[in-house]
Amino acid sequence: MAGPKIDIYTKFGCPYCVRAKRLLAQKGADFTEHDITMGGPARNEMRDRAPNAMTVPQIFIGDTHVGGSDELAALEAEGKLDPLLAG
Ligand SMILES: N[C@@H](CCC(=O)N[C@@H](CS)C(=O)NCC(=O)O)C(=O)O
Repeated sequence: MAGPKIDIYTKFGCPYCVRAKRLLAQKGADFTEHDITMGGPARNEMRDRAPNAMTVPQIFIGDTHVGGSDELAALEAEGKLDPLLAG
């Protein structure tokens, strides 16, 4: 499915990350996962994009910072995820 670029920042063993990825996969959305378990440039990138984020996952759909798994699920519950994924 063509659509906006989706980035998800995750850590190993994070159930919220699994949940968020599962929902995106169910939607048929292609996403790029950035594993920041060991830190590195991707963690700095996430901090630049979401300076106040204290948890993973952090999800970006195009220019929209969705937040975490709960926020992603809330968008779906409100019927707002599909339009966002459509770009
Ligand atoms: N409400 C958040 C909860 C996310 C959460 O608690 N993530 C855990 C890992 S599964 C976390 O980041 N804990 C702090 C840490 O690992 O630094 C969401 O839905 O994404």
